Amino acid sequence: MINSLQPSILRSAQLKWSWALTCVSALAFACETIEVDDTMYLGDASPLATGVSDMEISAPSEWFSEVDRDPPSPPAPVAGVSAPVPQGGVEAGAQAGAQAGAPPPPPQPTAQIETTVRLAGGSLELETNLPAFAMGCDPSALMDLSCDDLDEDGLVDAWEEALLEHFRPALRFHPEEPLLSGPSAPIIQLGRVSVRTTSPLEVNLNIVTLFPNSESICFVPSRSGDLELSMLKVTQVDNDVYRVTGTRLPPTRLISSARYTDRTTEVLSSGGGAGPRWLLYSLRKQHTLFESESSCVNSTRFVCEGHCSSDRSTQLGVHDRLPPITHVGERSRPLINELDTLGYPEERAWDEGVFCGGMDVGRFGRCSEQSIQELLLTFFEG
Ligand SMILES: [Ca+2]
Ligand SMILES: [Ca+2]
Repeated sequence: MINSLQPSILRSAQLKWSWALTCVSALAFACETIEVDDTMYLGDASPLATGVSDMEISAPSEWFSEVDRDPPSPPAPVAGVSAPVPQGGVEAGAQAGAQAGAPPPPPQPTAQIETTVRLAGGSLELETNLPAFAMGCDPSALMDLSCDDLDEDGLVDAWEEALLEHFRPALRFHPEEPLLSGPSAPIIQLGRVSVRTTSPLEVNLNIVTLFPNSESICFVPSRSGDLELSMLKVTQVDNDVYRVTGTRLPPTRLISSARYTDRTTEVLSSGGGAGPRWLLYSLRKQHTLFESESSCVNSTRFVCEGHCSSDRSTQLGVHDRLPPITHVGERSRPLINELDTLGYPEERAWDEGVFCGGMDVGRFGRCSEQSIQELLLTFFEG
């Protein structure tokens, strides 16, 4: 039994020995392969998938290029997509932009245009921070400031218009003035500002009031179209301060030797809610302008008794009007010419033709004897 078993035991021992040798050889081969061929993990198979330890995948640094080691670049901006707000908010972003060399936004003006009118020694005075001269005018100095000089007279148009707005006269009518009732073309004013001297700055204001017609009184006939001129001389007396230094109400027939008068004019204490205002008296039906009730009553001109207003109120009353005014510019550079949109079709501000109130001449048989242009260009040296 024992003898029969010996061969099988020996074979078994041989097999075990052979298996042991095989295992040792295989283990030696595997270890040799791992130690020698350490590039085997650079292929498609992931080192983690092969079960190799961390120590085994710690590869030499020269395996990776410089690009691989750099931090990832931010994505390029895409057109139409807003950039993310930087950490710290928009302000921090703007600061970062400024540090990066981006041009800073232009400064925004905070000061506002300020204009006031007052009485000084019996004369009207305007104080405004609007610049008078177009040369050197900086539109960023004040909010909503325009330095336009579209009539090319060297004066800022907005400054000219401030003078026209505040120095134009209010009109006091007789309670029975026909134009205050019933349909008619509007009573309007056209204004021009022109330079007399630049140092000190002194300007003329020519203000022409347009009436659709005048009616017969005494021996004066009716006319289609009626014009009345009122003039002011304005002088700069301090920084930003401009004073009325003369007024004139030229008669129908202009006298070349006429001069401005410096007498105190009648002024409303509050003319339309914007401070004091020049007040003129308009003769009933004929509209001739006077500087006071007494100058109307005592005039030697065509004044019929009872046609002057006797209202002496210092406030705007129910028979007073403050017609809208339009800046007409200069003859060489008109800001307006056709007066259709102002209620006077076929009439022009800058034209040699006489003014007919936008009406058929035949209605009253005759027109005004003057053109608007003639009155806008009237100039007194003194
Ligand atoms: Ca101008
Ligand atoms: Ca002008």
